[in-house]
Amino acid sequence: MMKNPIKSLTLYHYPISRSARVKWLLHELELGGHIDGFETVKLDLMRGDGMAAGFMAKNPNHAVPVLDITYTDGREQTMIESGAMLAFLTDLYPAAGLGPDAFDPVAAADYRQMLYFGAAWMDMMLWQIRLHNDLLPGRIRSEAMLSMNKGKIDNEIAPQLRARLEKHDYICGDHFTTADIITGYNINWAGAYGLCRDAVFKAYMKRVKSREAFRLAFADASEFEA
Ligand SMILES: N[C@@H](CCC(=O)N[C@@H](CS)C(=O)NCC(=O)O)C(=O)O
Repeated sequence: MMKNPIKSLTLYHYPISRSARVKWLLHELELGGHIDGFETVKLDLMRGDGMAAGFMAKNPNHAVPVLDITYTDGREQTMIESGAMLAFLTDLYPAAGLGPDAFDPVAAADYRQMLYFGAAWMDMMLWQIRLHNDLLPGRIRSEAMLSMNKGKIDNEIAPQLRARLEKHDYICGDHFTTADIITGYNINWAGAYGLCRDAVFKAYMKRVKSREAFRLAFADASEFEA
């Protein structure tokens, strides 16, 4: 087994934001004994912590998650994309069993496809909904953008996810993978807008929410300010 190359991990986080995806995986790895723990720095995004010069030097996009990594050989790295953090950490700790079956190329391709589907494609629609429902100043909010993106999730995304979950307990088959972290996070987010709420999604969310790592990742949910 490869020696753990990571000395320490610091996650910059805001409750229930996309950084909770990474916090969820870090808790999975910690509970499984694959990492010794990690540090969490809560950024108060609503008070402008994301725009502070020190943080902007780490992430010019002024967004969380940011993951500071110190390697055992002394190198340091800062990551700024939640999907990449999930993919990287899952690959780094194969013994945690959160990736696909390494011997099956079909499973490996499917798992990666679902990671990107969640982190790029479905996320893009959810983000448009968040912008046009909550964040943009009223004069540039668009009802058309809101309903188009809600419609795409309802009519295009949800049926694809539902078809998978009707066949298997998890998004890529019969065992929980990191693709379920992205998907579970996104379905939860969609649920806040009345989407992805039928019995199939409810049963799936019950399964993923029963994980201790999920509970720990969202334990600070009440600190979120809309
Ligand atoms: N593609 C990035 C998006 C990160 C992102 O937009 N984070 C939001 C919270 S969910 C944020 O920190 N926004 C603050 C801002 O844009 O100023 C990722 O998935 O890591």
